[in-house]
Amino acid sequence: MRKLLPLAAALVPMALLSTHVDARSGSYSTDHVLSDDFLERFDTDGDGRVTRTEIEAVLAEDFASADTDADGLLSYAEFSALLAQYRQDKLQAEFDSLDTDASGSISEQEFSDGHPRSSTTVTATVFALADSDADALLSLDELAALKDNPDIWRFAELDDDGDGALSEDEFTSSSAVSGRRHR
Ligand SMILES: [Ca+2]
Ligand SMILES: [Ca+2]
Ligand SMILES: [Ca+2]
Ligand SMILES: [Ca+2]
Repeated sequence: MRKLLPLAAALVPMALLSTHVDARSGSYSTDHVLSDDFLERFDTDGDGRVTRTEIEAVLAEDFASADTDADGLLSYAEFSALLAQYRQDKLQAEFDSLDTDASGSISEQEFSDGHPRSSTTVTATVFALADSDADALLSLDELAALKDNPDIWRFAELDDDGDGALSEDEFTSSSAVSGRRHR
């Protein structure tokens, strides 16, 4: 059962960055800000703390729902379908957090507001490249494609003047090859 905790953390990597496990109590400490995603998923009694018991209970439910042939075991196919579902849920949660007016699409303003550490020049370039049907909105599918293509962010960060193309200066003054500037 002990290996459930690392599994839970791996499934919610954002949470891993902002939490640590208190070895004595076995609960996630509230000294650090717990991500909303993590709390929503595991804090089933809503007290702001996530205990080992809560994590095990949630994962046990996931196990049962993933075990579609109910043989008490997860085959690779069942496991991989579960992980695909986790990724889909995570993408949907990210989409919903960007879509602040819940319109079902992400405007350029919402996209920019959702990336406060990036300049509006960078977010505008990323938005334009990710908006593959050029309707000035990002759909869930367009956001999914952006997540699969980190080169878009790398390109946008090199394009200092935001004209949608890299000059030789923009290219050579960077480390495009090593991707040092990529976050
Ligand atoms: Ca099974
Ligand atoms: Ca919206
Ligand atoms: Ca679009
Ligand atoms: Ca440029």
